[in-house]
Amino acid sequence: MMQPDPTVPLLIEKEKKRQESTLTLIASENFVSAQVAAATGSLLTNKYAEGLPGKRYYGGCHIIDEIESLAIERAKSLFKVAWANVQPHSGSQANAALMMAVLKPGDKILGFNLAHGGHLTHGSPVNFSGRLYQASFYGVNPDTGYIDWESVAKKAKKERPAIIICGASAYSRDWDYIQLRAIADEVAAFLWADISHPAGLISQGLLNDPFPYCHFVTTTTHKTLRGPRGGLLLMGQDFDNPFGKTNRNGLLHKMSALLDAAVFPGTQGGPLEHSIAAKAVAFYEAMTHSFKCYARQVQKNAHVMAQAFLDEGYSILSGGTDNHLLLLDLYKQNITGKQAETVLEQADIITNRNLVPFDKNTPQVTSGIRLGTAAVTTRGLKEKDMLLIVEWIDYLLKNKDKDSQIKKVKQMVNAYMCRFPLTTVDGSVTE
Ligand code: DSN
Repeated sequence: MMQPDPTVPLLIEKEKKRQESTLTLIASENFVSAQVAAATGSLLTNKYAEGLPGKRYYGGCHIIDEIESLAIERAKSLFKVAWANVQPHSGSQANAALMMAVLKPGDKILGFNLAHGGHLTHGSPVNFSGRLYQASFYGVNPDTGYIDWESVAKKAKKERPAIIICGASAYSRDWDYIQLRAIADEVAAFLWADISHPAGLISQGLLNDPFPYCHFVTTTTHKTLRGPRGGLLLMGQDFDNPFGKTNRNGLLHKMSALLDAAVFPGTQGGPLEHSIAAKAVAFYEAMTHSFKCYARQVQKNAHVMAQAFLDEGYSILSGGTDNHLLLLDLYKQNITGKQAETVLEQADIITNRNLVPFDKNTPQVTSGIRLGTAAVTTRGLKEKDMLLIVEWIDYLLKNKDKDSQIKKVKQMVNAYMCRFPLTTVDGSVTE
């Protein structure tokens, strides 16, 4: 008989306690429902299913086909698009497949500067995207903290990229997809939105809709969308007319086949059908009224948190937020992002240090911390709780060398969070 593993179950239980008793403000994390977790941990992990529903390279796939087809149909309904591939193992994999389908090595790409809040897979030299393709970047206006669309247009005209990427890891403002599409059309580039962070809010119509304007959309499924860790590849609603008046070829007619092939066999092997089942469950949840209430509350909580920091005299990039996150610039307070992350973690408030645009500190140290409300909102925290969190953070940053004060806050955080147990996280948020 197989010996039970004496270690991993204990570590999982310990991690559960850690998640339960701490305050998660990492903007890219969330808590899945019991049914999403059950699908992720299901025996679907046993099955090989290379290929697509109805076109597999293995026998015994008829139930897997039903599951994956359901995930595809739900993804299409949720985002109101005609085509989806649910197989990417992660956001980075979705991005890799998209680039493989659309670009040749050496092609030019234009993305949002990583140091201003962009993402590694949008052309960073340390990532495949910056090694395989010639990347250039646009950034934020130093005076406003907003992306300046004029400067994106200038850059696009100068570089003439094959694809323009919009999307970020640490940008708290919405995107002007109409302007971006006009820019893309002018230089005959594809427009691609990576909505990994705000996907849950976009799915509920709470932010601008990229789908009518972008040729391609990629996302992770585990941030504001509150599904399992994974990726998703979608085509926009406008893929019959890819370059407006300057349409150069009929590539888009073949595009869905190219995208499918770029996922498998291009960049991945067997799909993770347990994750795909969990994505199907998450898409189902995202089409409920309860999820709409949840997404609205995420946005309200972020707004209240940002205002409370401003009222305390903190500097927030761009002066606020439209979405689920905000970036605190602590340079004026003479605290580095690293120090802030450390003192907050000592009190069980979990955040991540983050570069701010034009940062004078290194990426390891940084001047900022990024805070997001997706996870705490799932736990059931509302506006008044955001005020308390800001009070705690402010107190900790002002007392960062005082162990006994930090300990007191930690005890308060732990007691507070135990009022919102993980076992009751079922995805229902009421207004
Ligand atoms: N690491 C993710 C984030 O925190 O935004 C992006 O890949």
